[in-house]
Amino acid sequence: MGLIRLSRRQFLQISGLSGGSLLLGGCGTPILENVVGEVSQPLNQKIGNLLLKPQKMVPEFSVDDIQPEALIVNTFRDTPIIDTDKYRLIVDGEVNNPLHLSMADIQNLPFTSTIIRHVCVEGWAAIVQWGGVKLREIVALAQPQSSVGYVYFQSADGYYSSWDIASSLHPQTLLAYEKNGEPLPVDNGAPLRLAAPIKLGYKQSKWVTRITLVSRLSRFQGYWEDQGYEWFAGI
Ligand SMILES: Nc1nc2c(c(=O)[nH]1)N[C@H]1C(S)=C(S)[C@@H](COP(=O)(O)O)O[C@H]1N2
Ligand SMILES: [Mo]
Repeated sequence: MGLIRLSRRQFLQISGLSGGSLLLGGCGTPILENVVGEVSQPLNQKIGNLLLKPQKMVPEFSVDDIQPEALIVNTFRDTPIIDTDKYRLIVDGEVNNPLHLSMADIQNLPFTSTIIRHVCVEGWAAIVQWGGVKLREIVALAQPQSSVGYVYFQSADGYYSSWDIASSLHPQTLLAYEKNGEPLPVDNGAPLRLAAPIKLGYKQSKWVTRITLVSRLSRFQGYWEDQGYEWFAGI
């Protein structure tokens, strides 16, 4: 598989990061400096192409369509207790730049908001506004290796799921920390959850604590997936 070498400017372009977004205020973590300082890091061409290629966008709804009461809390266990100040999102696996991000780090990345339909296989749906950071921003910061094809998400309640890399890099796939314009309620996955219009509800992991980029799936593919629910779960 061919590798491409990117200049600092090209990296910023394909990762969708503007120069201005590269300063993480207040946290003193030099992770972003590492990203831009090491210009010779090869970036996976497949992943590079996915980041460059316009993926098909799912039409979004308007603010008037939001159904604040329709989103039913659906959790296989109790809501986990997370101290947001101590919370760190780990991004690891087949990456050149593993990450350890506080919520402040994450909230300093470009903010995106999207109004989409959440669809649960149990027979309900809700139009919700989610606000947060595109997952692709965080994946790009971690500098995935050319081998990466899948992404595992681990949650604080023991839940887990896995996604294909293309869906993970879709521009409407967010790590959300806001719901309907307010801070994300803890029952809906605070401090950080997945939110994307391209996959069913059980792929939208709440309380995400660890994102691991891998080349192959193991026999564990997800809490519901391992009990027979479809793995890709596209909508
Ligand atoms: N960590 C975790 N994430 C999870 C679940 C869960 O039990 N634990 N349930 C999934 C299912 S089946 C659905 S429909 C949505 C529900 O999200 P909500 O509780 O914010 O409505 O969360 C998904 N993510
Ligand atoms: Mo669900």
